[in-house]
Amino acid sequence: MKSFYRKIELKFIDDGVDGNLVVAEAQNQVPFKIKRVYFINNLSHLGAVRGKHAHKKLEQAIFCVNGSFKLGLDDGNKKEKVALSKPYVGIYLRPGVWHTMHNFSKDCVILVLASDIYKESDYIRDHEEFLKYVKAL
Ligand code: T46
Repeated sequence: MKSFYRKIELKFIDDGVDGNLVVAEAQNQVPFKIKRVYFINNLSHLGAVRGKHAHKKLEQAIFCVNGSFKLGLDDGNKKEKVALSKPYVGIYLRPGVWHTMHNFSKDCVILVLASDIYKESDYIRDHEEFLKYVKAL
């Protein structure tokens, strides 16, 4: 069965003792034009849970550039959990997917590339409303 989410693998350059370099190019590894970049850190509280919403139009690519966390995904029919811990492997978050982030390691840093600027009107923050929204699509 086809999955409702997909992994994105960035270009990873191993410079040995000089470290690594990881590249994300719009419309190459990332399947949309990037209009916004944000990151989330200081996730040291063990019970922290973020997300708990879906987007109507926004496309995003989400990466764990340090540490680890778990991404819960729900398309209204199926639910999946993905563990992210490699800085060059992320998830393409298409619109209409309810997502939650949890189980953060203390050193976790999440990087998100987004197809648009921040618009609260694009968020569905109520799960019942989300289920109605995806049913009507
Ligand atoms: C998402 C996941 C992966 C802004 O003012 N501008 C911004 O660009 C963002 C992202 C947020 N905000 C404000 C909105 C809220 O008042 O920052 C506050 C916290 O945002 P939120 O509770 O939506 O944060 P998360 O971590 O639950 O969700 C974020 C993104 O908002 C969301 O689009 O998909 O990361």
